Amino acid sequence: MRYDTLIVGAGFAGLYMLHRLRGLGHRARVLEAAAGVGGTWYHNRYPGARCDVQSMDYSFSFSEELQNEWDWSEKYATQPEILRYANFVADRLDLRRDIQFETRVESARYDEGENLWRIETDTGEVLEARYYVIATGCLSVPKAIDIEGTDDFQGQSYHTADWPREGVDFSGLRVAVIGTGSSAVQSIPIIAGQARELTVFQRTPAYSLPAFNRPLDEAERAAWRAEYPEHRHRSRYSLFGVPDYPMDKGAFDVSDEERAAAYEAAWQTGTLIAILQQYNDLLVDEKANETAAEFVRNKIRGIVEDPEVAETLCPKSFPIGTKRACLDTNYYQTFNLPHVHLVDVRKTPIERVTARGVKTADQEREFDAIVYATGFDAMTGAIVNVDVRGRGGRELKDKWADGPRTYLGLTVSDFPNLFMITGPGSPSVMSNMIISIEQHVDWICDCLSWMAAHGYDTVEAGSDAEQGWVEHVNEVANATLFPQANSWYMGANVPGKPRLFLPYIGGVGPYRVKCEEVAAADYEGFRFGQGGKVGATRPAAAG
Ligand code: N01
Repeated sequence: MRYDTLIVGAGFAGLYMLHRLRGLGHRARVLEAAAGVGGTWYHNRYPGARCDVQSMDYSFSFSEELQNEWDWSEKYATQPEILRYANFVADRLDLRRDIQFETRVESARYDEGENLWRIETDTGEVLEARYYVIATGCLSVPKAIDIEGTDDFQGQSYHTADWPREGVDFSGLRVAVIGTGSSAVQSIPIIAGQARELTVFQRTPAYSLPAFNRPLDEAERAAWRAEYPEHRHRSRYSLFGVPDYPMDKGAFDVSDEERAAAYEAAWQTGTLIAILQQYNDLLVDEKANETAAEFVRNKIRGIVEDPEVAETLCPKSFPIGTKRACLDTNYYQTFNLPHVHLVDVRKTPIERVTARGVKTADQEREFDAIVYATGFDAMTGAIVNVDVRGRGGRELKDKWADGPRTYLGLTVSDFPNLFMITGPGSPSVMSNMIISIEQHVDWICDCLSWMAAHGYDTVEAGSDAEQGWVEHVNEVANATLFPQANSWYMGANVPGKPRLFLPYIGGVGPYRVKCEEVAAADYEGFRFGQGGKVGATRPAAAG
């Protein structure tokens, strides 16, 4: 079958892309491996899964109807509610008739002669399209579990990112959770509420902030809606995709008392960014950062009753904010329960999983169930898991062997007519994803319209523009504290993955302005043409 555009993934990015392409008159189709829409929210069904961006922000802004017809029930929506929202969007926009479920894309090859992408699926189909849009999400491929013996375990094993649809009841069981990132931090309090014994294996403690989640009532939703036009505009030109706090001072421009009061007020907001946006030097100056980090550590010490457990839960090996902070409900409080235990695997490393449980350097503990909350092969995993080949049969995996190379996180030189939504080199995971998805989809559609108006059917990033963007992404990241952490932002959580900052930390607003400028300058840095041949590169956009 031949299409104008094939989109991989039916998460929020794929849904909006399909909707917009229909508006352009494209014959478009979405291929989705899962049996339903929702992407990350389809798979991550672990207990306690919620968004860490407020639900009124984490929702599409492009349609008044969608904004007005959907009522979020809580400040932070649960995974089931977000999945219902994704289904509501798919139904409301009548998207399902162009989505093919239970179809995994295995390879995507650009045919230079025909100027089209040929896509092969695990169902044996071959589909062709002029444009290939990757909408597979940033956190969709669980990283391989790098612990020996996982297959030997005779009890039940689960991964937070591949949770059984029917749910799991841990009542009466001895449960192990391995990992203490966001997925673990959210699920641990709920699992503790069911399990007979819960043991948490922690390698690196996270900074977790309280969500202070609560129901939303009609008055509050109405107040948000009244503010939406202004609020959405501020979000689009903000640093993280939600309105910024004013950051006109450094941490040491104020007295200790004033700073403590500011952090306390930020803590009480129950949001991820409030603390990090109190001062303009928190993500670039170690000493400034340490003031916020120590504030959070003191909160942990105040909540956790056993001083030794509290100290083990205090993160000290990386600046606050350089790994994604977590947002929780009763995480630290859970460690006050008598049946909840914490194992510091830095002190007693996990040697292996055995038939009966988990063996650390000092002892073997027996479990009925093990939950792996061990994270993802983020940003690039889902893209290079597909055998993507561009001009001359060049493999994307090879091209990215030393780290992803993109122009604006949207396109790749030598891979004509390929677009990525929230790809590496764009703000993506450093932002409210919905805002970034909308910006990318709109930019791609504007580019396609511009091409149609100019008689082009081929677009490709120029290699100079790409090189300039890669350097700019690294330069901006290297001016911050982010490279200090062994985070998934840095690819450092996956053994063998190149260590470099994957998203763009220059800010959602500045990035958006850059994309707007590139478009206004007739798509500076891109090459256009017909039938697969492209002309000279327009001058590369400066960073
Ligand atoms: O994964 P993670 P996640 N032995 O990589 C540990 C988004 N998200 O699924 O840090 C022992 O953060 C690992 O330890 P270390 C959000 O962006 C959002 O929790 O490598 N431990 C770490 O503690 C988030 O950042 C939401 O030393 C091992 C943990 O496993 C991202 O997804 C909710 C290990 C992995 O933490 C990823 O979160 C959930 C080993 N061999 C997720 N291997 C919300 O919206 C790994 N670990 C709220």
